[in-house]
Amino acid sequence: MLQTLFDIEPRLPEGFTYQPEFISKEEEEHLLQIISSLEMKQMQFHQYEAKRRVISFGQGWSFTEQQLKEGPPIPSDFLFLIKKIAAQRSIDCEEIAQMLITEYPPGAIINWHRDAPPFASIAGVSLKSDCSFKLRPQEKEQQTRKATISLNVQRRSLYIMQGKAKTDWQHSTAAAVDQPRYSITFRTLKSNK
Ligand SMILES: O=C(O)CCC(=O)C(=O)O
Repeated sequence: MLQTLFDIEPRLPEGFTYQPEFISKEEEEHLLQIISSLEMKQMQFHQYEAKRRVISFGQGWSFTEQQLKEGPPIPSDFLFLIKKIAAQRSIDCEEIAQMLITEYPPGAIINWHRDAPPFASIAGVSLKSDCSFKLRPQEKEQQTRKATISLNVQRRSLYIMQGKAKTDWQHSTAAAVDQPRYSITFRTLKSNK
């Protein structure tokens, strides 16, 4: 039987876009080197410590205080990536209010959640490992197995989540198999849109 694109590509929610090979292998290597010099901390979620490590720059979201907290400025080493994302999205670099780097050791996941309310969009670049990125409707009654979308988010790719994909859908990631995965996520604020 003839296979169409719809048989291969999952139908993505409105506001979610995915671009494989957004950065080159050299850029990935360079970013991993910069990240290795940063002091990442175990992710604290209320009283519980998650398996992943993080470091945040700019307007970070405090889960305990449920508000934005100004962190250190985004290091200039990442400017080339910010420029690339801003150009791809046709926005100004200054609109990127936060950069969050997450390290997922093998076995670590991020559970089902929606992104923090003050942010308008998230752009995510993946490094070192692919991951199975999942999306399901926010509405409990619609959270059927059939409605859950699994997308293989490859290393060096870019995804963007905004609009309905951010407000009406939850997302999670499955554990990377044998290597750590790093995600660098860039967020814009609602008030800037
Ligand atoms: O690892 C990823 O790409 C997902 C990041 C994420 O969901 C988050 O930072 O809230």
